[in-house]
Amino acid sequence: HPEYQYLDLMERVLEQGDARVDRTGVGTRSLFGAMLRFDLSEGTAPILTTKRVYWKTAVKEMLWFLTGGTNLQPLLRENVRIWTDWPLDSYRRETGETISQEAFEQRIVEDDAFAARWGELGPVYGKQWRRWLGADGREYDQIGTLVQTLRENPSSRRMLFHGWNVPELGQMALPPCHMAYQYHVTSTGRLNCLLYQRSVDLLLGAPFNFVGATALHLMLADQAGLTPGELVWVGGDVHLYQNHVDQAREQLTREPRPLPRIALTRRGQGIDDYRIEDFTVEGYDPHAAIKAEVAV
Ligand code: UFP
Repeated sequence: HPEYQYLDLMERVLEQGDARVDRTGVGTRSLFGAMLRFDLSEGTAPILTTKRVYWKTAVKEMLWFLTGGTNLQPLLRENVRIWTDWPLDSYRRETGETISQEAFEQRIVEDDAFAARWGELGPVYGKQWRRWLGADGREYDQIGTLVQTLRENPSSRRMLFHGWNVPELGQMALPPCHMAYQYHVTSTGRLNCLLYQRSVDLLLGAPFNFVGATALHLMLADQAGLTPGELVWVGGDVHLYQNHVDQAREQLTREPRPLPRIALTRRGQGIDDYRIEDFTVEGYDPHAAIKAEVAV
């Protein structure tokens, strides 16, 4: 079962990970360098079954990246709350107010001026993917170029996009974790992807990142008339936070169930033409969700 790749990695981090203090102060066990391979060609999706993964949230986040947007408001309007922590933290720090997450989110949703002032995440993923600002003053659409190359020159070895825009790193709420995606097309028209993730919260982050990459894979294949092939995931600093250890141990007691199937229900007119309703997941019967705190 492909999910054992993830569970084995989790076990290795638990048992052999180097215990160290990290940026968040929470502390992690960490190991460096890992690879997982998921075959998407049969329509199966790497949506983990040993706990419930809220796959729609991950797909909605990917769709938001593709819009090129960097403000929290459209995400919250889709009820995606995974990016709130960072702007909420700055708001509390800068104003000294002790606003609850719910109240802060409600204001972002309802008040455009408030969202413009406090909901901005800086030049994160969407900006770099769709509107990378060149030294020549032009904006570069890496995704648009990728789609065009997949269609016109699929044997290219230059089909990639990345988010690590060095001069802009300091303005980002979080420098990109899933920072580079490279694509490869086989002679039989299979689309493969290699995702390089420099930093991996193995309990909370990775399961989402697998789903986001899979959703993007499906959309790109659809746009280029290709069939999905393999998703190769490479992790740099792969870690478990110290306050995720019990949850990881619990997850390791669980037996994987058959992976679900994912598909698009219609063809997109362009890479910007997809909505959450276009994705179906069938046969998803996971174990119960596992709750854990996100380290900010
Ligand atoms: N993280 C992920 N996946 C993501 C994302 C963040 O695992 O998509 F945005 C985790 C990795 C790390 C933290 O635990 O968030 C980022 O911290 P740092 O920038 O110090 O690596």
